[in-house]
Amino acid sequence: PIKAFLFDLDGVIVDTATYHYQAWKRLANELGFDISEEFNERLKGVSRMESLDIILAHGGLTVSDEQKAELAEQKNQWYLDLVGRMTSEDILPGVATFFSQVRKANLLTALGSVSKNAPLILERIGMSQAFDAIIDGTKISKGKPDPEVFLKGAAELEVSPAECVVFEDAVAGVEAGKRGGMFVVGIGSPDVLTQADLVAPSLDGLTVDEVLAATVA
Ligand code: G16
Ligand code: MG
Repeated sequence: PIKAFLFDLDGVIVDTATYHYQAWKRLANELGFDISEEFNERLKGVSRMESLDIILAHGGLTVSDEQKAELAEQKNQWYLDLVGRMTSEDILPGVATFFSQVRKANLLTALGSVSKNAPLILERIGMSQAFDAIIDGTKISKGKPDPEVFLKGAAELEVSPAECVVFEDAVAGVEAGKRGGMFVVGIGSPDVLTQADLVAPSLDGLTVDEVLAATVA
């Protein structure tokens, strides 16, 4: 039986992807090229340094490790300027209702984010106490699609992967959940999240019963 729900942060609980995109775009522009919204899909769920590698390759640039560290730091400063203005108003529609159903169903919850800024974001939106376990970018060595972030979440909750459902909006995140041996609910479009076991456009309108029914179907 399912005992725990593991949630991605960016794109499931809040839309920080737009802030990551704005900050990366600004960096790319300063380096003399541009990135599109479509290109940004590839960066979702991918760690900060790996994202930078993908962007530099896209712009055809090779830089030293020192420069890379500086560029990543610059992007993060711009990102933090945007995140610093977040409030509970930025929690995506349906999250509060869904979480109250999760609590009523006595399910455990964990956050599975590769963002090093996840604790700060949770604090900004008033959700620091909403999870039984928080796995963020400081606790893992491999970003999604590696399953490490979700496996650590399950381990901290003391449940097995087969007892977990992952909620993910990113292609890399859905793959991470599947590689971890978990049931994955894709949040977004079925055309994009082809590996997901179930897909919903958002948590808004989705019910815990519907998810649990799908895991036994
Ligand atoms: C998020 C985003 C990624 C970002 C990564 C690292 O992951 O989806 O785009 O690159 O975190 O973030 P930071 O630079 O804040 O450490 P997730 O797992 O929450 O989707
Ligand atoms: Mg995400």
